[in-house]
Amino acid sequence: MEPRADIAVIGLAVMGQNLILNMNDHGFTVVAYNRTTSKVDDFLANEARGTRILGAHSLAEMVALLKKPRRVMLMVKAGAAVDEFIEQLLGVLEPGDIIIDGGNSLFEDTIRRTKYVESKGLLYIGTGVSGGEEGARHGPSIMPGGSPAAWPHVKPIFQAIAAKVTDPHTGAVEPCCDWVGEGGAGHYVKMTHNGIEYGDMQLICEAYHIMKDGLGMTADEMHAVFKEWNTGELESYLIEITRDILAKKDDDGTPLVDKILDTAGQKGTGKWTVISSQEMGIPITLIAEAVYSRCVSAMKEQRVLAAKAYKPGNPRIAGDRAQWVEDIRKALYASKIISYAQGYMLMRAAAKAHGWNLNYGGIALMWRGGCIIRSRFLGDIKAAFDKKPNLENLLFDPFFKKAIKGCARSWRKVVSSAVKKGIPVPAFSTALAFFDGFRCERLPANLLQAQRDYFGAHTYERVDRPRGEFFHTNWTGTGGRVASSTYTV
Ligand code: 2AM
Repeated sequence: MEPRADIAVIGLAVMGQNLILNMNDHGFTVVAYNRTTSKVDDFLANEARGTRILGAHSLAEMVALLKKPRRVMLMVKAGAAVDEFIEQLLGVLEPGDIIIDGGNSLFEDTIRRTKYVESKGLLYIGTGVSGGEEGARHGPSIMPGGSPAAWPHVKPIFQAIAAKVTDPHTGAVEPCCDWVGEGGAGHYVKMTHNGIEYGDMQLICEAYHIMKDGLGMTADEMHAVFKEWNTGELESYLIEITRDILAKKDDDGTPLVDKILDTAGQKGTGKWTVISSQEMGIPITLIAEAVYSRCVSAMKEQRVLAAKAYKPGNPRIAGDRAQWVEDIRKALYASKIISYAQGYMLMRAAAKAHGWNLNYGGIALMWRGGCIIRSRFLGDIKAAFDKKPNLENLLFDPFFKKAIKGCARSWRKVVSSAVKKGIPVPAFSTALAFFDGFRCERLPANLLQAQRDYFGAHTYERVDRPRGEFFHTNWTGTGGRVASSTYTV
């Protein structure tokens, strides 16, 4: 068999199939393989019919078809299946060949696998692929990390199949794919993307909730609002699909959205983001609330009982509806800025902890198109990092500073009214609480340190002494003079 394939893709679920078709469209010869080999035949006879896609019925056959260095991309279920395939591939590949995992793997697994595969003389890439089935078929956002030496071999394929965006400032057309960093960096950035996606969705849902219950708006009226919002600074894929969802009617002509049970599912990447944030000591409060909101939604039976036990009052908010809608838009926008600022804080901390040299503007560009959080807003984030590549926090960028200031009054108005009316706005309000804490020069943590020193002799620093000097007070007169060793989290 003549080695003529550019890349192999293992895993013929819909993401794998669509990536293969996308690669084929861009002139690459792909060999397809799947554990259940009947799916290879099905694929060749149907979706891949008339293309130059090849099929393999064994890993040996697949390897024989590949040009060197061989590139093998796994699009299988995250977890054990990836480790099993890596083990099998190490038996049939050679040093210098490249194993790519395009699934939603936990970044810690990718760090471990990169080391392991490199220890065998091969190269490894763990890459985020975002954009769902449509993205995979016509242009996903691709976030690769792993062995830097593998990147030049994979770059032409990945950048060809990735979504493309036009830089609003330079006019250049750029692929939504670039090297992210070593080890698990690609999967970390993809995980953060998913966490931010949880946050964006929750923010939209809170806006919808206030409009529906607080303003008494119909689905059609809200459809018109989202349509309008999608022409401004909130323009994004998620606003766009919300617009369309609100217009969708069930068979009986009523809005389908009203028939859908209010219990949200989740697959775990939001949770991973929050777990990592705890380890990093970074407050990504908005994403955390978005994850917990899904958990609250899942407690449907208890909520039904609680609604009977604590009957909420009338949620109707008085006042000019158009003005309220504009206030809600501004509350959403300000909260979204906070969420992205928190997400970037997390990536910055992770990069430091893991030794990744992340390109923050590049990440915004990768997310600008192809993926679920794609938006005009990400173009503004890219512009902020273009202006100042080492920008410490998005909230210090002049554009976002002005935006937050312009929204502040509406943001407070919406949060306080929702609180008064008993409409839950965990994401809007945590964003505001974080903002107020972040810009507070003197927090009450002085008292907290006093409490810690009181009961645990944990010591404190003083405002009138240099940082790094620690003091202990014998608060009761009966405690000892010995301080416990300090720890900071
Ligand atoms: P299958 O068609 O043989 O089930 C999505 O589930 C993809 O991951 C499918 O291609 C599926 O292969 C593959 N997959 C899931 N678990 C697997 C495992 N343990 N080993 C190999 N492939 C697996």
